[in-house]
Amino acid sequence: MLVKIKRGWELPESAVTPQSVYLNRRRFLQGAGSVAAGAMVAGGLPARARAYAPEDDPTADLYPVDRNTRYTVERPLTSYEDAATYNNFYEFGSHKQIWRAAQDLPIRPWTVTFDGLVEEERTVDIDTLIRAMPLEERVYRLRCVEAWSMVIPWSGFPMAELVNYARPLGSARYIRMQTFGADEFPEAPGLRQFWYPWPYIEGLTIEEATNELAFMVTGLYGAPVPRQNGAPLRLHTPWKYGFKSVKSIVRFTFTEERPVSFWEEIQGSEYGFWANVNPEVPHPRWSQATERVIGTDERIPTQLYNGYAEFVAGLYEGMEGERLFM
Ligand SMILES: Nc1nc2c(c(=O)[nH]1)N[C@H]1C(S)=C(S)[C@@H](COP(=O)(O)O)O[C@H]1N2
Ligand SMILES: [Mo]
Repeated sequence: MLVKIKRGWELPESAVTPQSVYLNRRRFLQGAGSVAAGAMVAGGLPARARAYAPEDDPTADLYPVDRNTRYTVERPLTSYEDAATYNNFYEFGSHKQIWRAAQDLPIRPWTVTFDGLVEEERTVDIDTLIRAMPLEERVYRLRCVEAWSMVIPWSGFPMAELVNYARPLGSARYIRMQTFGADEFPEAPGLRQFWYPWPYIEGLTIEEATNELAFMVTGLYGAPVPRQNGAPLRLHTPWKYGFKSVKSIVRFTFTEERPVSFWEEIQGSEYGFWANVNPEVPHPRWSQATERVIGTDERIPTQLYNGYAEFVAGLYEGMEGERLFM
Protein backbone atom coordinates (compact mmCIF):
# COMPACT_ATOMS: atom_id res chain seq x y z
CA MET A 1 0.00 0.00 0.00
CA LEU A 2 1.32 3.43 -0.90
CA VAL A 3 2.09 5.92 1.82
CA LYS A 4 0.93 9.41 1.03
CA ILE A 5 3.00 12.35 2.17
CA LYS A 6 0.71 15.06 3.38
CA ARG A 7 1.12 18.48 1.84
CA GLY A 8 0.66 21.61 3.94
CA TRP A 9 -2.53 22.71 2.26
CA GLU A 10 -4.29 19.40 2.69
CA LEU A 11 -5.46 20.28 6.15
CA PRO A 12 -8.54 18.33 7.10
CA GLU A 13 -11.58 20.41 7.77
CA SER A 14 -13.10 20.00 11.18
CA ALA A 15 -16.12 17.71 11.42
CA VAL A 16 -17.84 20.53 13.20
CA THR A 17 -17.35 22.67 10.09
CA PRO A 18 -20.91 23.32 9.02
CA GLN A 19 -21.70 22.86 5.37
CA SER A 20 -22.18 26.61 4.98
CA VAL A 21 -18.57 27.25 5.88
CA TYR A 22 -17.02 25.06 3.22
CA LEU A 23 -19.59 26.23 0.70
CA ASN A 24 -18.83 29.88 1.44
CA ARG A 25 -15.16 29.18 1.12
CA ARG A 26 -15.83 27.53 -2.16
CA ARG A 27 -17.80 30.51 -3.45
CA PHE A 28 -15.02 32.77 -2.32
CA LEU A 29 -12.54 30.59 -4.14
CA GLN A 30 -14.60 30.53 -7.33
CA GLY A 31 -14.70 34.29 -7.16
CA ALA A 32 -10.93 34.39 -6.87
CA GLY A 33 -10.69 33.24 -10.47
CA SER A 34 -7.17 34.42 -11.07
CA VAL A 35 -5.65 32.42 -8.25
CA ALA A 36 -3.34 29.83 -9.77
CA ALA A 37 -4.53 26.23 -9.59
CA GLY A 38 -3.28 24.62 -6.43
CA ALA A 39 -2.34 27.91 -4.79
CA MET A 40 -2.62 28.05 -1.04
CA VAL A 41 -5.37 30.12 0.49
CA ALA A 42 -6.36 30.88 4.02
CA GLY A 43 -8.87 28.41 5.40
CA GLY A 44 -7.21 25.19 4.32
CA LEU A 45 -8.93 24.40 1.04
CA PRO A 46 -6.86 24.56 -2.13
CA ALA A 47 -7.89 27.05 -4.81
CA ARG A 48 -8.83 24.05 -6.98
CA ALA A 49 -11.63 23.46 -4.49
CA ARG A 50 -14.08 22.33 -7.14
CA ALA A 51 -11.57 21.20 -9.70
CA TYR A 52 -12.44 17.52 -9.54
CA ALA A 53 -16.13 17.86 -10.39
CA PRO A 54 -16.69 16.99 -14.05
CA GLU A 55 -16.72 20.15 -16.17
CA ASP A 56 -19.99 20.82 -18.00
CA ASP A 57 -21.87 18.33 -15.84
CA PRO A 58 -25.49 19.00 -16.85
CA THR A 59 -26.65 18.52 -13.24
CA ALA A 60 -24.23 21.09 -11.77
CA ASP A 61 -27.11 23.52 -11.14
CA LEU A 62 -28.55 21.08 -8.56
CA TYR A 63 -25.61 21.54 -6.14
CA PRO A 64 -25.04 22.23 -3.35
CA VAL A 65 -27.90 20.34 -1.73
CA ASP A 66 -29.01 20.58 1.91
CA ARG A 67 -27.27 18.41 4.44
CA ASN A 68 -29.33 15.82 6.29
CA THR A 69 -28.08 16.24 9.86
CA ARG A 70 -29.52 12.93 11.03
CA TYR A 71 -26.20 11.38 10.02
CA THR A 72 -23.19 12.80 11.81
CA VAL A 73 -19.61 11.62 12.21
CA GLU A 74 -17.50 12.68 15.18
CA ARG A 75 -14.37 12.88 13.08
CA PRO A 76 -12.85 15.58 10.87
CA LEU A 77 -13.81 15.51 7.21
CA THR A 78 -11.19 14.14 4.86
CA SER A 79 -10.02 16.90 2.51
CA TYR A 80 -11.68 17.09 -0.89
CA GLU A 81 -8.22 16.76 -2.41
CA ASP A 82 -7.54 13.45 -0.65
CA ALA A 83 -11.03 12.07 -1.36
CA ALA A 84 -10.61 12.86 -5.06
CA THR A 85 -7.00 11.74 -5.58
CA TYR A 86 -6.66 8.58 -3.46
CA ASN A 87 -9.07 6.11 -5.02
CA ASN A 88 -9.80 2.50 -5.75
CA PHE A 89 -11.25 2.08 -9.23
CA TYR A 90 -9.73 -1.00 -10.86
CA GLU A 91 -11.23 -0.19 -14.26
CA PHE A 92 -8.55 2.49 -14.42
CA GLY A 93 -5.70 0.54 -12.78
CA SER A 94 -4.97 -1.48 -9.67
CA HIS A 95 -3.36 1.34 -7.69
CA LYS A 96 -4.57 4.45 -5.87
CA GLN A 97 -3.48 7.12 -8.37
CA ILE A 98 -6.11 6.54 -11.03
CA TRP A 99 -7.77 9.94 -10.88
CA ARG A 100 -6.14 11.36 -14.01
CA ALA A 101 -6.83 8.22 -16.06
CA ALA A 102 -10.47 8.36 -14.96
CA GLN A 103 -10.91 11.78 -16.62
CA ASP A 104 -11.36 9.95 -19.95
CA LEU A 105 -14.57 8.26 -18.81
CA PRO A 106 -17.43 9.61 -20.94
CA ILE A 107 -20.24 10.32 -18.45
CA ARG A 108 -22.76 11.68 -20.99
CA PRO A 109 -24.76 10.34 -22.62
CA TRP A 110 -25.22 7.77 -19.83
CA THR A 111 -28.14 5.47 -19.27
CA VAL A 112 -29.17 3.23 -16.41
CA THR A 113 -31.12 0.02 -17.03
CA PHE A 114 -33.54 -1.58 -14.57
CA ASP A 115 -34.24 -5.20 -15.44
CA GLY A 116 -34.86 -8.69 -14.10
CA LEU A 117 -37.76 -9.03 -11.68
CA VAL A 118 -39.37 -5.63 -12.31
CA GLU A 119 -42.87 -4.72 -13.47
CA GLU A 120 -41.39 -3.35 -16.66
CA GLU A 121 -37.77 -3.33 -17.84
CA ARG A 122 -36.60 0.13 -18.77
CA THR A 123 -33.56 2.21 -19.54
CA VAL A 124 -33.47 5.82 -18.36
CA ASP A 125 -31.24 8.74 -19.11
CA ILE A 126 -29.09 9.61 -16.08
CA ASP A 127 -30.19 13.26 -16.02
CA THR A 128 -33.86 12.28 -16.02
CA LEU A 129 -33.18 9.90 -13.14
CA ILE A 130 -31.14 12.33 -11.03
CA ARG A 131 -33.69 15.12 -11.51
CA ALA A 132 -36.49 12.79 -10.39
CA MET A 133 -34.77 12.05 -7.08
CA PRO A 134 -34.79 14.01 -3.77
CA LEU A 135 -31.15 15.04 -3.36
CA GLU A 136 -29.53 15.65 0.02
CA GLU A 137 -26.06 15.67 1.53
CA ARG A 138 -24.90 13.10 4.08
CA VAL A 139 -21.58 12.93 5.88
CA TYR A 140 -20.65 9.25 6.01
CA ARG A 141 -17.58 7.27 6.87
CA LEU A 142 -15.86 5.13 4.22
CA ARG A 143 -13.88 2.12 5.48
CA CYS A 144 -11.88 0.25 2.86
CA VAL A 145 -11.17 -3.43 3.47
CA GLU A 146 -7.48 -2.46 3.13
CA ALA A 147 -7.78 -0.82 6.60
CA TRP A 148 -7.85 2.87 5.65
CA SER A 149 -10.72 5.29 6.07
CA MET A 150 -12.15 8.66 5.13
CA VAL A 151 -15.09 10.87 6.16
CA ILE A 152 -16.82 12.41 3.15
CA PRO A 153 -19.79 14.71 2.49
CA TRP A 154 -21.67 12.79 -0.22
CA SER A 155 -24.65 14.12 -2.16
CA GLY A 156 -27.30 11.83 -3.52
CA PHE A 157 -30.56 10.13 -2.60
CA PRO A 158 -31.71 7.14 -0.54
CA MET A 159 -31.44 3.87 -2.41
CA ALA A 160 -35.00 3.11 -1.25
CA GLU A 161 -36.13 5.84 -3.68
CA LEU A 162 -34.33 4.09 -6.51
CA VAL A 163 -35.94 0.76 -5.60
CA ASN A 164 -39.38 2.43 -5.68
CA TYR A 165 -38.55 3.95 -9.04
CA ALA A 166 -37.56 0.53 -10.42
CA ARG A 167 -40.86 -1.09 -9.31
CA PRO A 168 -39.55 -4.59 -8.45
CA LEU A 169 -41.81 -7.62 -8.28
CA GLY A 170 -42.55 -9.19 -4.91
CA SER A 171 -40.35 -12.15 -5.85
CA ALA A 172 -37.19 -10.01 -6.07
CA ARG A 173 -34.81 -10.68 -3.17
CA TYR A 174 -31.51 -9.17 -4.35
CA ILE A 175 -30.25 -6.30 -6.46
CA ARG A 176 -27.27 -6.90 -8.70
CA MET A 177 -25.42 -3.72 -9.71
CA GLN A 178 -23.06 -3.44 -12.64
CA THR A 179 -20.38 -0.89 -13.55
CA PHE A 180 -19.66 0.11 -17.15
CA GLY A 181 -17.57 -2.47 -19.03
CA ALA A 182 -16.26 -3.23 -22.49
CA ASP A 183 -19.69 -2.58 -24.01
CA GLU A 184 -19.73 0.98 -22.76
CA PHE A 185 -16.09 2.07 -22.49
CA PRO A 186 -13.60 -0.54 -23.75
CA GLU A 187 -10.78 2.03 -23.57
CA ALA A 188 -10.66 1.90 -19.77
CA PRO A 189 -7.10 0.62 -19.18
CA GLY A 190 -8.00 -1.76 -16.36
CA LEU A 191 -10.40 -3.70 -18.58
CA ARG A 192 -7.37 -4.95 -20.52
CA GLN A 193 -6.35 -6.85 -17.40
CA PHE A 194 -8.28 -9.80 -18.76
CA TRP A 195 -7.78 -11.96 -15.66
CA TYR A 196 -10.33 -9.84 -13.80
CA PRO A 197 -13.99 -10.90 -14.21
CA TRP A 198 -15.27 -7.63 -15.72
CA PRO A 199 -17.63 -5.91 -15.44
CA TYR A 200 -17.46 -5.01 -11.74
CA ILE A 201 -20.53 -6.46 -10.00
CA GLU A 202 -21.90 -5.94 -6.52
CA GLY A 203 -25.10 -6.93 -4.79
CA LEU A 204 -27.38 -6.19 -1.85
CA THR A 205 -30.52 -7.76 -0.46
CA ILE A 206 -33.67 -5.71 -0.95
CA GLU A 207 -33.75 -5.22 2.84
CA GLU A 208 -30.24 -3.76 2.79
CA ALA A 209 -30.95 -1.60 -0.25
CA THR A 210 -34.03 -0.12 1.40
CA ASN A 211 -32.35 0.44 4.76
CA GLU A 212 -32.26 4.17 5.38
CA LEU A 213 -28.44 4.28 5.27
CA ALA A 214 -28.05 2.86 1.75
CA PHE A 215 -27.28 5.88 -0.42
CA MET A 216 -26.97 6.49 -4.15
CA VAL A 217 -24.23 9.05 -4.70
CA THR A 218 -24.36 11.73 -7.39
CA GLY A 219 -22.21 14.41 -5.74
CA LEU A 220 -19.22 15.00 -3.49
CA TYR A 221 -18.31 18.06 -1.47
CA GLY A 222 -21.25 20.08 -2.75
CA ALA A 223 -20.57 19.50 -6.45
CA PRO A 224 -21.23 16.72 -8.99
CA VAL A 225 -19.30 13.55 -8.12
CA PRO A 226 -15.87 13.33 -9.78
CA ARG A 227 -15.34 10.57 -12.33
CA GLN A 228 -12.71 8.89 -10.13
CA ASN A 229 -15.27 8.65 -7.32
CA GLY A 230 -17.82 6.89 -9.52
CA ALA A 231 -19.62 9.45 -11.70
CA PRO A 232 -22.35 9.75 -12.61
CA LEU A 233 -23.98 7.33 -10.12
CA ARG A 234 -22.45 5.09 -7.45
CA LEU A 235 -23.53 3.35 -4.28
CA HIS A 236 -22.34 4.06 -0.76
CA THR A 237 -23.20 1.59 2.01
CA PRO A 238 -21.21 3.02 4.93
CA TRP A 239 -21.57 -0.01 7.24
CA LYS A 240 -19.87 -2.29 4.70
CA TYR A 241 -16.33 -2.43 3.38
CA GLY A 242 -15.78 0.04 0.55
CA PHE A 243 -15.65 -2.55 -2.22
CA LYS A 244 -19.42 -3.03 -1.88
CA SER A 245 -19.91 0.60 -2.94
CA VAL A 246 -19.89 0.01 -6.68
CA LYS A 247 -19.05 2.96 -8.94
CA SER A 248 -20.33 4.29 -12.28
CA ILE A 249 -23.38 2.02 -12.40
CA VAL A 250 -25.10 1.20 -15.70
CA ARG A 251 -27.48 -1.58 -14.62
CA PHE A 252 -29.62 -2.68 -11.67
CA THR A 253 -30.96 -6.23 -12.00
CA PHE A 254 -33.55 -7.54 -9.53
CA THR A 255 -33.13 -11.26 -8.88
CA GLU A 256 -34.21 -14.16 -6.75
CA GLU A 257 -30.65 -15.47 -6.54
CA ARG A 258 -27.78 -13.93 -4.63
CA PRO A 259 -25.42 -12.26 -7.11
CA VAL A 260 -21.73 -13.16 -7.06
CA SER A 261 -19.69 -10.00 -6.77
CA PHE A 262 -16.47 -9.09 -8.57
CA TRP A 263 -14.21 -9.61 -5.54
CA GLU A 264 -16.07 -12.70 -4.40
CA GLU A 265 -15.45 -14.27 -7.78
CA ILE A 266 -11.75 -13.39 -7.66
CA GLN A 267 -11.13 -14.52 -4.08
CA GLY A 268 -14.20 -15.83 -2.28
CA SER A 269 -12.17 -16.86 0.77
CA GLU A 270 -11.27 -13.20 1.40
CA TYR A 271 -14.24 -11.21 0.05
CA GLY A 272 -17.78 -12.40 0.58
CA PHE A 273 -21.27 -11.18 -0.17
CA TRP A 274 -22.02 -9.45 3.14
CA ALA A 275 -18.73 -7.65 3.84
CA ASN A 276 -19.99 -5.85 6.94
CA VAL A 277 -17.28 -4.02 8.87
CA ASN A 278 -16.17 -5.79 12.06
CA PRO A 279 -12.89 -5.07 13.88
CA GLU A 280 -12.91 -8.54 15.43
CA VAL A 281 -12.99 -10.48 12.20
CA PRO A 282 -9.59 -10.18 10.52
CA HIS A 283 -9.03 -10.36 6.82
CA PRO A 284 -7.10 -13.62 6.20
CA ARG A 285 -3.98 -11.54 5.52
CA TRP A 286 -4.30 -8.61 7.95
CA SER A 287 -6.11 -7.32 11.04
CA GLN A 288 -9.24 -5.18 10.74
CA ALA A 289 -8.97 -3.90 14.34
CA THR A 290 -7.75 -0.41 13.39
CA GLU A 291 -7.73 1.85 10.35
CA ARG A 292 -5.36 4.43 8.92
CA VAL A 293 -7.07 7.82 8.64
CA ILE A 294 -6.24 9.22 5.22
CA GLY A 295 -4.71 12.70 5.40
CA THR A 296 -3.40 12.20 8.95
CA ASP A 297 -0.77 10.14 10.76
CA GLU A 298 -3.46 8.56 12.93
CA ARG A 299 -4.65 4.99 13.31
CA ILE A 300 -8.00 4.69 15.07
CA PRO A 301 -10.02 1.71 16.27
CA THR A 302 -12.46 0.30 13.74
CA GLN A 303 -16.07 0.01 14.92
CA LEU A 304 -18.62 -2.76 14.44
CA TYR A 305 -20.65 -1.95 11.31
CA ASN A 306 -18.27 0.98 10.92
CA GLY A 307 -20.15 2.82 13.68
CA TYR A 308 -23.61 2.27 12.18
CA ALA A 309 -24.82 -0.69 14.29
CA GLU A 310 -27.86 1.21 15.56
CA PHE A 311 -29.14 1.49 11.99
CA VAL A 312 -28.24 -1.89 10.53
CA ALA A 313 -27.60 -4.58 13.17
CA GLY A 314 -31.27 -5.58 13.00
CA LEU A 315 -30.89 -6.55 9.34
CA TYR A 316 -28.72 -9.48 10.36
CA GLU A 317 -30.58 -10.89 13.35
CA GLY A 318 -30.92 -14.65 13.12
CA MET A 319 -28.28 -14.90 10.39
CA GLU A 320 -25.42 -16.16 12.55
CA GLY A 321 -24.69 -18.97 10.09
CA GLU A 322 -23.72 -16.47 7.37
CA ARG A 323 -20.23 -15.03 6.87
CA LEU A 324 -21.56 -11.59 7.72
CA PHE A 325 -18.21 -9.91 8.21
CA MET A 326 -16.20 -11.03 5.22
N1 LIG B 1 -16.55 -0.18 -10.31
C1 LIG B 1 -15.78 -0.14 -9.20
N2 LIG B 1 -16.31 0.27 -8.05
C2 LIG B 1 -15.54 0.33 -6.92
C3 LIG B 1 -14.18 -0.07 -6.96
C4 LIG B 1 -13.63 -0.49 -8.20
O1 LIG B 1 -12.45 -0.86 -8.33
N3 LIG B 1 -14.47 -0.50 -9.31
N4 LIG B 1 -13.43 -0.05 -5.79
C5 LIG B 1 -14.18 -0.11 -4.52
C6 LIG B 1 -13.35 0.10 -3.35
S1 LIG B 1 -12.30 -1.17 -2.93
C7 LIG B 1 -13.47 1.21 -2.57
S2 LIG B 1 -12.62 1.35 -1.11
C8 LIG B 1 -14.30 2.36 -2.99
C9 LIG B 1 -13.44 3.61 -3.07
O2 LIG B 1 -14.24 4.74 -3.34
P1 LIG B 1 -13.53 6.16 -3.48
O3 LIG B 1 -12.44 6.04 -4.50
O4 LIG B 1 -14.63 7.09 -3.92
O5 LIG B 1 -12.98 6.52 -2.13
O6 LIG B 1 -14.91 2.16 -4.28
C10 LIG B 1 -15.38 0.84 -4.51
N5 LIG B 1 -16.11 0.78 -5.76
MO1 LIG C 1 -11.68 -0.77 -0.80
